[in-house]
Amino acid sequence: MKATWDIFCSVVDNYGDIGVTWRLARQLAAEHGLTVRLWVDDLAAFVRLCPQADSQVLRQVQQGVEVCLWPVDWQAVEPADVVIEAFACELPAAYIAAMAGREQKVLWLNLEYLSAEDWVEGCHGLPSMQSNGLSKFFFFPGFTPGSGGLLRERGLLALRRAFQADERARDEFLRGLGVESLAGALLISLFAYENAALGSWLEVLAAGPQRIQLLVPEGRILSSLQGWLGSPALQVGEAYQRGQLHIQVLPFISQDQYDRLLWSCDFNAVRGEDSFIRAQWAGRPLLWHIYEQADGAHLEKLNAFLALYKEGLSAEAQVALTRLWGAWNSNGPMGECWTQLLKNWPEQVAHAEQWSLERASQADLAEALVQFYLNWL
Ligand code: TRH
Repeated sequence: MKATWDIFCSVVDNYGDIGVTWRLARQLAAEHGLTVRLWVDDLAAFVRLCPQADSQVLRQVQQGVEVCLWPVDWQAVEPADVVIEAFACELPAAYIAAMAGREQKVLWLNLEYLSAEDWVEGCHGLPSMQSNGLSKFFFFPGFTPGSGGLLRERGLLALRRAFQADERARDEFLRGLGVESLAGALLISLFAYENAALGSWLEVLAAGPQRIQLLVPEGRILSSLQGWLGSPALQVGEAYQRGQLHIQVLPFISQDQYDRLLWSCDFNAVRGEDSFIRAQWAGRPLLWHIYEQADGAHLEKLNAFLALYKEGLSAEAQVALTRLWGAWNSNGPMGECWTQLLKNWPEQVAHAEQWSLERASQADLAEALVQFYLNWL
């Protein structure tokens, strides 16, 4: 009989926690035929990513996954064969006790945040003995073969490449979002936290030699955009033009649609963890707004990723990329950095595709988890 899996997700803020766990749950069910329950403590956040779901229903099946509200007052359930606590969320005490008391042993995993730092490989898969005698294993996603890999559905890159080769499919998709492609424009998507560096980027885009079409899904960056435009609260569907820059505010779309948006664009500004990975699978140059942590820990993560990503780029292209990402993440001026990046544009484009193909040659995270379980049995 196929194993049962429970994934626990506590939504701290934003959409990354639920974004990663929902994607993982779907993939385990669809590609590995597993029985998966996803416990989430904020159904409203889940519904943003899966709009056909119902935020009022305690248990519902969506895309082969049983999505359950993780209630404040936990009701006893039989634990699954494999239990994943995402991002060190704390499992209900009664559930842990039931795991310890279960006749058939349970594999308990903590799925960690993504990092490209060196120490990840050394810590990936290590157990930690708990006071009740259970072991908890630490599972680290990552970019190198010694880590747990990245979430990537089977056939994702083939699907993406076919879509990108089909201009009509792209135009139709964009039209569905209310976007008419502008001839000759560089298409950019923008998903980021509030960012004081935005203004200097928009200035250079507006004054640049090329037409730019900027698509901005609803989210935290809108307040910065609003400030630059000097407009009242921005609404979905609104469009603005400043010089060469055409801006349109999009609705927040489903995860699958968001993938297609990334595939459609020539350049993607993304944030956090999940959209950051998806932009890499899009095979197009990207700009990462990393989730800020206390004591600047996020900057080390940023640099660790850049060190890996930059391999194979010319010295000039490396500098341009590092400066641009640095400015974006520390409120620096973006204008000069953007102009520099454009000078190496063909190289940046080819490199992004190469990077995505190389990463896709490694085992994906869901596959690695299933293998880890089989090895543990
Ligand atoms: O929302 P985020 O900022 O999440 C963050 C990070 O995960 C961070 O590491 C974590 O500590 C913090 O949350 C609590 O960014 P992220 O990870 O990209 O998640 C956004 C999700 O939203 C992702 O799954 C893509 C999805 N999305 C859509 O489905 N539709 C959309 O229109 C957009 C813009 C995003």
